Amino acid sequence: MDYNNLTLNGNDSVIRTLFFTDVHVSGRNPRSRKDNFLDTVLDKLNQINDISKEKNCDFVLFGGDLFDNPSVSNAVAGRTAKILRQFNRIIGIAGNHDLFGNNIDNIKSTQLGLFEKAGLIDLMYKGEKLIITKNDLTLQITGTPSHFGIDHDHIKEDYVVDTVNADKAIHIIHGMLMEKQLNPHMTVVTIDQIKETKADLTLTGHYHAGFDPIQIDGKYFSNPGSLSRVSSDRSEMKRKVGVLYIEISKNDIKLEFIPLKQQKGEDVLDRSHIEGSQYKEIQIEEFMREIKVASTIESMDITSIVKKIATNKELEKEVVDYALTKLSIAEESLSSE
Ligand SMILES: [Mn+2]
Repeated sequence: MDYNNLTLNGNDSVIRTLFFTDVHVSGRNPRSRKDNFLDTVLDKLNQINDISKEKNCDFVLFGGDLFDNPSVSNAVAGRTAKILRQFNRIIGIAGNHDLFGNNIDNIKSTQLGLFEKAGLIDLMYKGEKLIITKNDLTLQITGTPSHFGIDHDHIKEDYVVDTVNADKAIHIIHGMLMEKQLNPHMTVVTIDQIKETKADLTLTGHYHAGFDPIQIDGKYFSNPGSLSRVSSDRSEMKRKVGVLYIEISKNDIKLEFIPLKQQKGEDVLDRSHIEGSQYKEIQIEEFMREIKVASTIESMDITSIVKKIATNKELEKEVVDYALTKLSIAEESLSSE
């Protein structure tokens, strides 16, 4: 960030902004998508620019993962740049997908780093503090971009704001902040762990499904969810993609989720690879069950088990012969040891 003070024009003391996150711009179509993903995702950015103008936003906030990878092609970055330069001002942070090896120190060699240098987006780094003034209102903004070790080490340092030099404070972070632990294999930071923060509003992305704003002791925590649906899980098929509209005054923060225009899940997301692999699993399970049944009622002679299953399944002779050949080779090598 090359400035730490910003004075806004306007005749009231209300700051209006939007927050969006996890865009994942990519020239490559995700396996799950049936449409032209790049066109769809760039359209979302255009819609956000339109809403920001309709709502008279002073600037727009961004939560990280603009790109799906740090080195998207210049053709893809160029199309993205053409849209971003139409925004009044974007203040945001880098996400893990924007970085090589989640190393924030190498931001300069990424496309997002280039966008920062070109003035398309103002990036915030750990320790920086921006004070925005609009007439009688002051707003403090801090941000923690993704980095190696986030959500594991120094959680308070990354998430908790301890000094506020303004009427209201917003903190943006690209981390796995959730209301509660979903499953033991996933590293998350729960709101409970950071609720002493002095930020009036903590904005996060990273977890693509998002969650409805949560209010604890008068402080808000929000993740409006990813702008693009890159997986075709059942919940993603139905999820409403959108942005968070934020209105800040001296005594109040108002939040409103604004859904974007989007196509029906069934029209853009392809579930066949999921359903295909589920089908395969069912088949394997069935085969295993039959082996178990066969092995309890017949002898332990594996050749006869294969033959027995083969007659039940009406498998082609070639397949059965192949299996039997493989078995005899395996038996040979076992007995020779
Ligand atoms: Mn992401």
